[in-house]
Amino acid sequence: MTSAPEAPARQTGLALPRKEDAHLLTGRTEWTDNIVHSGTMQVMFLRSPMAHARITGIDASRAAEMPGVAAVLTGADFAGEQGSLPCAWPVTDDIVLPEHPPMAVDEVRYVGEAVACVVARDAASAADALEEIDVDYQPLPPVLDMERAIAPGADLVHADKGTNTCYVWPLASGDVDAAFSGADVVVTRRYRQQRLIPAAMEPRAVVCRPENGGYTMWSATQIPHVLRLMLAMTTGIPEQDIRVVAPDVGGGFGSKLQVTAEEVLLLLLARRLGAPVKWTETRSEGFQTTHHGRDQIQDVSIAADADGRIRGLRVQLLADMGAYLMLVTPGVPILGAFMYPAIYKMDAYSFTCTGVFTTKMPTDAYRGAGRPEATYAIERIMNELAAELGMDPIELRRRNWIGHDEFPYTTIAGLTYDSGNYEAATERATSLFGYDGLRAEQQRRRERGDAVQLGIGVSTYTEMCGLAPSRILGDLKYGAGGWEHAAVRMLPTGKVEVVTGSSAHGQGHETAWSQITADRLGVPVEDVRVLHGDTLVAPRGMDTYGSRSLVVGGSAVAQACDRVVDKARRFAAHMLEAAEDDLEFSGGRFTVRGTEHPSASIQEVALAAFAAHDLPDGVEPSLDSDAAYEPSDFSYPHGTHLCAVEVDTETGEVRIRSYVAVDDVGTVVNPLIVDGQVHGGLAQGIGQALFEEAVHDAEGNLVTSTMADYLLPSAADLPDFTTDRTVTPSTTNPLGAKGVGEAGTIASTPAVVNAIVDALRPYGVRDVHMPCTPERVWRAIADAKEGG
Ligand code: MCN
Repeated sequence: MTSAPEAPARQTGLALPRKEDAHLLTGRTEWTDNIVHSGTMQVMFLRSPMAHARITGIDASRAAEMPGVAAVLTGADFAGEQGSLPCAWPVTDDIVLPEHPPMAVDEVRYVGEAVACVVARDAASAADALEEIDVDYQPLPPVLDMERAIAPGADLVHADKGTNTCYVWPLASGDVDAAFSGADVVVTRRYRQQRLIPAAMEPRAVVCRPENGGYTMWSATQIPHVLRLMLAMTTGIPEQDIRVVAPDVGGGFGSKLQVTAEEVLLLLLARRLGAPVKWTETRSEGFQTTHHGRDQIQDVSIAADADGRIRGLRVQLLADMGAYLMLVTPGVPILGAFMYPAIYKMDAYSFTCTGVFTTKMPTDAYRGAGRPEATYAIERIMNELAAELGMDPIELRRRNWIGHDEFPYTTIAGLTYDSGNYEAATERATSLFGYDGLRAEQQRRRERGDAVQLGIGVSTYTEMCGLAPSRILGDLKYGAGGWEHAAVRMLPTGKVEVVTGSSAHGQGHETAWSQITADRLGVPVEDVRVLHGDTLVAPRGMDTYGSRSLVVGGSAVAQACDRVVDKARRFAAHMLEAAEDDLEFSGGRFTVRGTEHPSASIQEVALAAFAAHDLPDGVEPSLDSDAAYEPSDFSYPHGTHLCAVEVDTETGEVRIRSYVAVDDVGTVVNPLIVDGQVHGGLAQGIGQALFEEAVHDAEGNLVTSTMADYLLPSAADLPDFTTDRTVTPSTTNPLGAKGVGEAGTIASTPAVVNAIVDALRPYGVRDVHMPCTPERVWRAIADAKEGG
């Protein structure tokens, strides 16, 4: 026991470089595809070339006899064991839930659906054998257009269900009819959220090996815990016999928040063959068969008084489910339902979502999941309303947003926002952006009639994230809970192991969780090791999605640390022969308040707790604890994003000239990580605004199935982002933090399109459908000229 040294510096708020980057960025990582076990067999899938067809026969006899082939299996071979892929979010009691066999048995419903698989000693043998499988298809009509799909007499995706309507989900608050009939101005628009293809750096990959009487699956997944449970429920293999490992995962963006056909089938193949099996998708295979995002048609009307005060909002949504319901497919648009009123006060709101089956790859969560769509619609129509009223779009927002002194505030959609300061974020953003100067330049360009016009786009977003608590998720019929688990163990040497149920796949949790732990325990940040992503090592967890990990998982770490300190206090009181109440804990050291008495460091306590030679009464050896934490409500980050674009009115080319993002994510644990999250999010949101679109032909083939056809933004397409923050701590979790993982994506798409439409407003353009390609922009100008 020594006298107290200086306390270590507070780590929360420091821009520490990410601990995990040393191995992630230098090729020393273990991706699933790098995992090699002796005797591993390669699996490849034969996939449907038809969007909709009956399978009338499969002849796999030639393929089965090819050299190196261990097995060729069809859906019929898996009958009785493959179950139905799970949907964990049946949003209504009467939702239509079709069977979803991992491998098609008698009918295919999208191009790319698996109809057979080959297991071979190597990939080349498997690929050769795939060519030798003959499948007879009897074509059925593809169902590709949502509006036609729900019209009377439409061809059906699931004939046995008698309808293509999956569900109808309404939300209403206040008297919408009165709000609209009493309003001075009504603006109505139709927005299209084009279908997007998630394109994480690492494609999906699965290895499954029988071991220790059970099975270990390595999968590039966001959700090892949920996957383990769902694999057990789908296949009947006991949960305790399944271990799931998510090794380093090269991004997911929601696309790996899934229980996929391939994961189920590889487990069944490992059982059947008694050998390790492996599958890695090709990029084109991934584009076709990793779930897609967005794909909604939004009919939106907003009603306001002449002074800009919003009276009411009406939203009618068609949401393309694709051919089947995957893990959270039906819930995605429902997450958006609550976000249309955004940061604005209004008298009435009504929302209806119709989920529609089509013969396309199912949609599901993609960064922001429902919230980018809602934010796009409200932020776009706010700009149209401002134009209608002849008002500056920021002024219109100011007249309607919730004041900083009005929190907690219950919105018309029924959410209670805990905190926020929209004025402060907007003031900061406009000043960094040079809003007035840019407006003046815009005016000059307009007056000169320049070919290249300047557009200014604003988006003042909020979003609900940090998905928790369980009670609210249960009310929304979401199948899983909203808690997260953490265990904190002080080792005898005074170093710390943190076990977390969060499952990072690029978000930097090892660093942020170390910072939280260092502050709570007063230990050096480099003394903390974070363990995650393996159901054997971290047996309890709810995984990573919905920007929940910091506010739920990070708070669980904080709570477990606090419990470790509580336990340490009992040891320290015993060691220092003082009363617990007289002890102060600061900078990793227990001192006796107001005395020169010797102190004890938490590391000394950890060693004493391990040795256990002299335990205090009723205290067990070792210094560790755990926590299953859930916050009292969602978290509501917000911010103001401003985008300036130059639009060449002769070619339709759009160049982003500057972009300012001022986000309020509450208390920031690591500003470097937060900036990185915002940058990545902006790239994805800008990708939707300008470049990306999954296109199907009239037969239902995905024509954008390579990166040459499906344009992803590159660094050269993006400006230098200016990022800054305001800090309004959350009151729903002990860290005061709000999520950031999806914020950039949610905010940026409308900021960019608002800027483009703003540039072209003098030409009569009122909208450009996304992605705003040069051709679309050029046509919008041409059409407006013709119309005008
Ligand atoms: N953070 C912080 N201070 C805050 C908020 C967050 O320091 N106030 C830090 C956190 O400690 C964490 C990171 O920022 O290291 C993101 O935290 P959070 O907002 O809690 O999001 P999650 O960790 O739950 O990550 C999920 C989120 C989602 S939903 C998508 S989609 C997404 C995203 O993260 N996918 C990603 N960011 C991604 N980043 C990478 N590299 N790859 C993906 O697939």
